[in-house]
Amino acid sequence: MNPDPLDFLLADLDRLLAEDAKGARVARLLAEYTQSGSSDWKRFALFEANYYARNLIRRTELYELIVLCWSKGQRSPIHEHAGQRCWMGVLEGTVRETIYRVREDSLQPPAVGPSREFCAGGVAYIVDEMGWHRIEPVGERPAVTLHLYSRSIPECRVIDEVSGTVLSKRMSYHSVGGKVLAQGVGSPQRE
Ligand code: 2CO
Ligand code: FE2
Repeated sequence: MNPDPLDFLLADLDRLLAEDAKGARVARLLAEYTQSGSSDWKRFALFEANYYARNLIRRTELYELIVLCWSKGQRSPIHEHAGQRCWMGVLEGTVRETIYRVREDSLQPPAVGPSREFCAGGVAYIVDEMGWHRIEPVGERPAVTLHLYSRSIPECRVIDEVSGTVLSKRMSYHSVGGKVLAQGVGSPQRE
Protein backbone atom coordinates (compact mmCIF):
# COMPACT_ATOMS: atom_id res chain seq x y z
CA MET A 1 0.00 0.00 0.00
CA ASN A 2 1.26 3.48 -0.82
CA PRO A 3 2.04 5.77 2.11
CA ASP A 4 -0.56 8.47 2.84
CA PRO A 5 0.41 12.18 2.81
CA LEU A 6 0.13 12.05 6.60
CA ASP A 7 2.85 9.36 6.69
CA PHE A 8 5.14 11.72 4.77
CA LEU A 9 4.29 14.55 7.17
CA LEU A 10 5.17 12.34 10.16
CA ALA A 11 8.47 11.27 8.59
CA ASP A 12 9.34 14.92 7.91
CA LEU A 13 8.42 15.91 11.46
CA ASP A 14 10.60 13.13 12.88
CA ARG A 15 13.51 14.47 10.86
CA LEU A 16 12.95 18.23 11.35
CA LEU A 17 12.37 18.08 15.08
CA ALA A 18 15.37 15.80 15.59
CA GLU A 19 17.41 18.49 13.79
CA ASP A 20 15.85 21.16 16.03
CA ALA A 21 14.80 22.93 12.82
CA LYS A 22 13.68 26.54 12.81
CA GLY A 23 9.99 27.13 13.54
CA ALA A 24 9.38 28.59 10.09
CA ARG A 25 10.36 25.31 8.42
CA VAL A 26 7.98 23.38 10.62
CA ALA A 27 5.21 25.91 9.92
CA ARG A 28 5.83 25.56 6.16
CA LEU A 29 5.53 21.80 6.41
CA LEU A 30 2.22 22.06 8.23
CA ALA A 31 0.96 24.64 5.73
CA GLU A 32 1.89 22.34 2.84
CA TYR A 33 -0.05 19.51 4.41
CA THR A 34 -3.14 21.57 5.31
CA GLN A 35 -3.19 23.10 1.82
CA SER A 36 -2.64 19.82 -0.02
CA GLY A 37 -6.28 18.75 0.04
CA SER A 38 -5.32 15.45 1.69
CA SER A 39 -8.16 13.89 3.61
CA ASP A 40 -6.25 11.19 5.48
CA TRP A 41 -6.61 13.22 8.71
CA LYS A 42 -10.37 12.56 8.68
CA ARG A 43 -10.14 9.25 10.50
CA PHE A 44 -8.71 11.16 13.49
CA ALA A 45 -11.32 13.93 13.38
CA LEU A 46 -13.66 12.67 16.09
CA PHE A 47 -15.98 15.11 17.85
CA GLU A 48 -17.29 15.11 21.39
CA ALA A 49 -20.72 16.35 22.39
CA ASN A 50 -19.77 18.71 25.20
CA TYR A 51 -16.20 19.80 24.78
CA TYR A 52 -13.65 20.28 22.04
CA ALA A 53 -12.09 16.91 21.33
CA ARG A 54 -8.34 16.17 21.38
CA ASN A 55 -7.39 13.26 19.15
CA LEU A 56 -3.84 11.95 19.21
CA ILE A 57 -2.16 11.03 15.94
CA ARG A 58 1.32 10.54 17.30
CA ARG A 59 3.46 11.36 20.32
CA THR A 60 7.22 10.88 20.43
CA GLU A 61 9.96 12.15 22.73
CA LEU A 62 10.19 15.22 20.51
CA TYR A 63 6.63 16.09 19.61
CA GLU A 64 2.92 15.50 19.86
CA LEU A 65 0.62 15.77 16.82
CA ILE A 66 -3.09 16.00 17.54
CA VAL A 67 -6.31 16.74 15.68
CA LEU A 68 -8.72 19.00 17.54
CA CYS A 69 -12.43 19.08 16.69
CA TRP A 70 -14.48 22.13 17.58
CA SER A 71 -18.25 22.33 17.37
CA LYS A 72 -20.04 25.65 17.70
CA GLY A 73 -19.52 27.07 21.21
CA GLN A 74 -16.72 24.64 22.15
CA ARG A 75 -14.03 27.15 22.92
CA SER A 76 -10.82 26.41 24.79
CA PRO A 77 -10.11 28.03 28.13
CA ILE A 78 -7.43 30.73 28.17
CA HIS A 79 -4.26 28.68 28.52
CA GLU A 80 -0.47 28.58 28.20
CA HIS A 81 1.68 25.89 26.56
CA ALA A 82 3.96 24.73 29.39
CA GLY A 83 7.08 26.19 27.79
CA GLN A 84 6.60 24.29 24.52
CA ARG A 85 6.31 25.54 20.95
CA CYS A 86 2.84 25.23 19.46
CA TRP A 87 1.86 25.28 15.78
CA MET A 88 -1.76 25.09 14.68
CA GLY A 89 -2.82 24.38 11.10
CA VAL A 90 -6.49 24.63 10.11
CA LEU A 91 -7.87 21.61 8.26
CA GLU A 92 -11.53 22.64 8.04
CA GLY A 93 -13.65 25.63 9.06
CA THR A 94 -12.40 28.85 10.64
CA VAL A 95 -11.04 29.45 14.15
CA ARG A 96 -10.33 32.60 16.08
CA GLU A 97 -7.23 32.91 18.24
CA THR A 98 -7.27 35.59 20.94
CA ILE A 99 -4.04 36.34 22.79
CA TYR A 100 -4.05 37.28 26.48
CA ARG A 101 -1.48 38.67 28.85
CA VAL A 102 -1.73 36.90 32.19
CA ARG A 103 -0.02 38.68 35.06
CA GLU A 104 2.41 36.73 37.20
CA ASP A 105 0.39 37.07 40.40
CA SER A 106 -2.57 35.77 38.35
CA LEU A 107 -4.96 37.68 40.62
CA GLN A 108 -5.68 40.29 37.98
CA PRO A 109 -7.92 39.38 35.05
CA PRO A 110 -5.87 38.79 31.91
CA ALA A 111 -5.42 41.68 29.50
CA VAL A 112 -6.97 40.94 26.13
CA GLY A 113 -4.51 41.21 23.27
CA PRO A 114 -4.86 40.82 19.52
CA SER A 115 -7.26 38.43 17.87
CA ARG A 116 -6.87 36.72 14.48
CA GLU A 117 -8.96 34.39 12.40
CA PHE A 118 -7.47 31.44 10.55
CA CYS A 119 -9.29 29.56 7.82
CA ALA A 120 -8.43 26.22 6.18
CA GLY A 121 -4.77 26.14 5.17
CA GLY A 122 -3.73 28.82 7.68
CA VAL A 123 -1.04 28.16 10.30
CA ALA A 124 -0.65 29.93 13.67
CA TYR A 125 2.27 29.74 16.06
CA ILE A 126 2.57 30.55 19.76
CA VAL A 127 5.03 30.18 22.63
CA ASP A 128 4.50 31.38 26.18
CA GLU A 129 6.59 34.53 25.64
CA MET A 130 3.92 35.64 23.12
CA GLY A 131 1.15 35.21 25.69
CA TRP A 132 -1.62 32.76 26.52
CA HIS A 133 -4.46 32.16 24.10
CA ARG A 134 -8.00 31.01 23.54
CA ILE A 135 -9.13 29.16 20.41
CA GLU A 136 -12.75 28.99 19.27
CA PRO A 137 -14.58 28.09 16.09
CA VAL A 138 -16.08 31.02 14.19
CA GLY A 139 -19.72 31.02 13.15
CA GLU A 140 -22.01 28.01 12.85
CA ARG A 141 -19.65 25.56 11.21
CA PRO A 142 -17.46 23.11 13.12
CA ALA A 143 -13.71 23.42 12.72
CA VAL A 144 -10.90 20.88 12.66
CA THR A 145 -7.33 21.89 13.50
CA LEU A 146 -3.98 20.11 13.49
CA HIS A 147 -1.72 20.95 16.46
CA LEU A 148 1.92 20.22 16.82
CA TYR A 149 3.68 20.66 20.17
CA SER A 150 7.40 20.35 20.65
CA ARG A 151 7.70 18.78 23.03
CA SER A 152 4.45 17.21 24.17
CA ILE A 153 2.26 19.01 26.71
CA PRO A 154 0.98 16.59 29.37
CA GLU A 155 -0.20 19.42 31.61
CA CYS A 156 -0.66 23.18 31.27
CA ARG A 157 -2.03 26.15 33.17
CA VAL A 158 -5.48 27.43 32.30
CA ILE A 159 -7.74 30.16 33.62
CA ASP A 160 -10.74 28.62 35.30
CA GLU A 161 -13.85 30.08 33.67
CA VAL A 162 -15.83 30.19 36.92
CA SER A 163 -13.32 31.43 39.51
CA GLY A 164 -11.03 33.33 37.14
CA THR A 165 -8.01 31.78 38.88
CA VAL A 166 -5.12 29.88 37.32
CA LEU A 167 -5.31 26.09 37.56
CA SER A 168 -3.04 23.33 36.35
CA LYS A 169 -4.85 20.93 34.04
CA ARG A 170 -3.85 17.50 32.83
CA MET A 171 -4.27 17.20 29.08
CA SER A 172 -5.93 14.03 27.88
CA TYR A 173 -7.30 12.62 24.66
CA HIS A 174 -10.70 11.78 23.27
CA SER A 175 -9.11 9.24 20.93
CA VAL A 176 -5.71 7.74 20.19
CA GLY A 177 -4.83 6.48 16.72
CA GLY A 178 -8.44 6.93 15.60
CA LYS A 179 -9.91 4.87 18.47
CA VAL A 180 -12.12 6.62 21.03
CA LEU A 181 -10.93 6.05 24.60
CA ALA A 182 -13.20 4.76 27.32
CA GLN A 183 -15.53 7.39 28.73
CA GLY A 184 -14.07 9.30 31.61
CA VAL A 185 -10.60 9.46 30.10
CA GLY A 186 -12.19 12.18 28.00
CA SER A 187 -11.05 15.62 27.00
CA PRO A 188 -8.71 17.94 28.81
CA GLN A 189 -9.52 20.93 30.84
CA ARG A 190 -12.98 19.71 31.67
CA GLU A 191 -14.30 21.28 34.83
N1 2CO B 1 -3.44 24.03 23.36
C1 2CO B 1 -4.80 23.54 23.31
C2 2CO B 1 -4.86 22.04 23.53
O1 2CO B 1 -3.89 21.35 23.24
C3 2CO B 1 -5.46 23.82 22.02
S1 2CO B 1 -5.37 25.52 21.54
O2 2CO B 1 -4.15 25.52 20.44
O3 2CO B 1 -2.93 25.49 20.88
O4 2CO B 1 -5.89 21.53 23.96
FE1 FE2 C 1 -3.33 26.25 22.76
